[in-house]
Amino acid sequence: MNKILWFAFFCCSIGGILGCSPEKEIRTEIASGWQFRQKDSGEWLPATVPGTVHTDLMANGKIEDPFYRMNELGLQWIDKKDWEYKTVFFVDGNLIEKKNQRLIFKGLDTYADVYLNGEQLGSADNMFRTWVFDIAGKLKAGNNELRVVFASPTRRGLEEMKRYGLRLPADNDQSERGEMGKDRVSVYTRKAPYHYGWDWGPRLVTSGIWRPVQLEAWDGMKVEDVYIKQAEVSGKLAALSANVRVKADDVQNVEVEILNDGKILVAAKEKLKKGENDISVPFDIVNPRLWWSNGLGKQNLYTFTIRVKGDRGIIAEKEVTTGLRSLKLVRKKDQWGESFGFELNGIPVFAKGANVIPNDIFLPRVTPELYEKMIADAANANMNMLRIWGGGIYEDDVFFELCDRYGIMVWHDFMFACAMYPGNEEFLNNVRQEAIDNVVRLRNHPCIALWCGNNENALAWRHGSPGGWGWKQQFTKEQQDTVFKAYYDVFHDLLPRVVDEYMPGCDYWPSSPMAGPEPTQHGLDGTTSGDQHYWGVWHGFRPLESYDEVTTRFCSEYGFQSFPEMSTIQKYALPEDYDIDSDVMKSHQRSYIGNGRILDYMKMYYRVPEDFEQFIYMTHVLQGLSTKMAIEAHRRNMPYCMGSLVWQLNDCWSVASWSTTDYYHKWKTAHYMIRDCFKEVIVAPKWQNDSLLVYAVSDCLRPMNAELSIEVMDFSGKIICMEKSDVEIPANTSTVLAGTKCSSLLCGLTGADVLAVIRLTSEGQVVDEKNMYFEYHKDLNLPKDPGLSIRVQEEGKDKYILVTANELACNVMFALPGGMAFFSDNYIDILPGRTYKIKVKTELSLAEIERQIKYRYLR
Ligand code: BMA
Repeated sequence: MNKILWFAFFCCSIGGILGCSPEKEIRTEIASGWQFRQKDSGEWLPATVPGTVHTDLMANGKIEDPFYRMNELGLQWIDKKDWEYKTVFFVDGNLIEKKNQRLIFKGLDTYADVYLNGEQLGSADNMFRTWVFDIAGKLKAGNNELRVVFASPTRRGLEEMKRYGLRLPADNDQSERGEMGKDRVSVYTRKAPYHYGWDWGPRLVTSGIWRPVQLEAWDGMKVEDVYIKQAEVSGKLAALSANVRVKADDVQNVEVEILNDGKILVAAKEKLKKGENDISVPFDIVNPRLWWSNGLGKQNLYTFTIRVKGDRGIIAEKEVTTGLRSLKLVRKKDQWGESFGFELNGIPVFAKGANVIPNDIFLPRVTPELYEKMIADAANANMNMLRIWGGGIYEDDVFFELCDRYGIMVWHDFMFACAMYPGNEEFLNNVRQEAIDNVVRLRNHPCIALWCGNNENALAWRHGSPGGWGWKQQFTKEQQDTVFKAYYDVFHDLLPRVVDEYMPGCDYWPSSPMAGPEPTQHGLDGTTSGDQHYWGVWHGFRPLESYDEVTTRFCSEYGFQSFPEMSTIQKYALPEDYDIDSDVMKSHQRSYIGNGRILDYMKMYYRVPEDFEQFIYMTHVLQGLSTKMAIEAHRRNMPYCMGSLVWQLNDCWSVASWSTTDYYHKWKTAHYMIRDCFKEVIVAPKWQNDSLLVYAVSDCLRPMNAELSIEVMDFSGKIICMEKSDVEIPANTSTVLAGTKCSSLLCGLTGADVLAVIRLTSEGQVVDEKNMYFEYHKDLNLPKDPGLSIRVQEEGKDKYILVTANELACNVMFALPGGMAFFSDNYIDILPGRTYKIKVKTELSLAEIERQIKYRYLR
């Protein structure tokens, strides 16, 4: 039985609204005593809520870990069944007497019938919506039974597909793997698309109560929602209004006060009617402390209290936290076409970031601590923007609270990706409510920069012209019109209207990527306008140098795959699987070109090792190189290009993918490269014909005086030549600092034997340094044994390794057993004659580090 501790809430959370009522509103989570079983059969087993059927089956020892080896394939029966969950919770006399009582399901995945004491409260059919049931008068003093029955999402999907009458394209839906032949049913159900498989994800179609269940009861009045609308914000003035929704049991005259830091900012008299009241109270803040993105300034936040007072004092109250800022997507005609970039408090900000997918295929496993690790990893890699990609979920509140705190702007797709969707009225109404629920839930977060309709749907369909992904050809002209009308209705009408009505002033972009919303631009990747997904590298098998040749105003996706590191592979594979062509390794690689593509690129730039572990390491080196080349190209192209979002930050299971941190949030080489290339000021040299062109790129708002040095040395560290010059680096842009002919740098030596070290120094500090090789690494005469030596050292509580080499060692990777150590630098070049001091975060003692440390380098 579920004994509930009743308590009143007087607290709130950042950006989100937890609400509080001095009238002792009761709010509690129904989290314990849950049981589950396959519907109408078998024994009831203990369950976890929030949770999923798969994780409950695993916890009860009924299935093996779906991530291990090929287990996923044997678990496809789960989504073909119906499942039921139940619990009993205790209600005391105090709650029974409250006039208002309701049950809130923050997430039901997906087709669910909800019963209280045997009576059906209603049905849910959208994983992304909040389901609220009025249960006044339906509770009993004492024990109450809550039961939720989930229908098979794939069976219901099939039914919906038949009802709609058109088989819509959904390329990433791995229906065959799900034993459903060509029946790609994902698009007919409002459920996370990636559950049905993706080119980095397993097919595990979950069911369950995936977000908390809450019981609320109150008397008199409740502040339901507060939206702090920011009409105009500058450093001088924030013109705001608190848009408050109050639910009142009776007609009443009240005073609504807005407070900050205990001070009343404004008070307004209101006459409330019975039921819902929408009140707008305007107020100003002079010289506000503005919210800034990571790198530009502080993440100042304001907590406002909204207090409703009657004759006898406070009746209801709610707190909300937000940040004051003006954040806009600016698209202005310019000499090249049309700009595409974000402006924060009047400052053009180059967006540095990544795309995120959900952190787990089983969503309730993602704890606040994991979210914090993820957002901190983004901030520590100097990112200021994350794009929540449209094939996943509208993330948890905590994700946005963290982005507010860490200064990460959020580009939020609505949950539609790489597919076409139905357009019948029922579907549209469902989507409308889903969009309202989520825009309202998230609109106080200062981090929200943009709402975007979908991921790649327009590109794939390419209305009005040939091309795209070849989808149109499967349909008659009439069917094509139906499919496109559905597209247009959702992304050019319904969603922008919701954003405009519920979060006015926030920008909306119909699809990513797109050249622009005009019919002539439809389905075109942006080059002189709009945003672009540049997949010439990887999908198009173009050389990494093409990052420099392609123009993009805002590169919202680009990426390169690698395997997870060995310690992660060991969790899903056995030594007998250690071959990229083994069934297990292939099953943890979902890209249609996957391993072959990695191999082909590796041959282009490096020598391909025979040894499996060295090969895994090499995939990291290669992904790192690709990421570095892309970011530098984008930043060099500033202000033509104003954004660079890597595909993809994270993983939802252990897999070879484009991620820069793996399922266990371990940093791959690429993540270190991102950190270094997204620094505020970088030196970004490139080869152009037979010259070395040195760029500096600065996000700093002030110009900087610096010294540029170009030092050419051989691999034993002997300096061949050296150039130095004083340079001025202008603010917030990219500049060419120097251009030098290769021949004059080489001084008669061959490119295979030397490297150039390009360094920017300012006020005695190294601002940035890059190594440039005159040939691809496969063609370098790298020393066979660079004579690496590692010492350990402790300073206070901090542990360090000190690394030296007799000759050059490239991309040196350090590792400790189990992969559980974090090195402040990794995969770096060790130049002879220098000592590299690297901080190691680990539980191991100095002696153990010294004994166990392993390293690899390019051979
Ligand atoms: C992008 C994404 C994803 C996909 C990735 C890698 O275009 O939008 O759909 O996983 O490419 O192929």
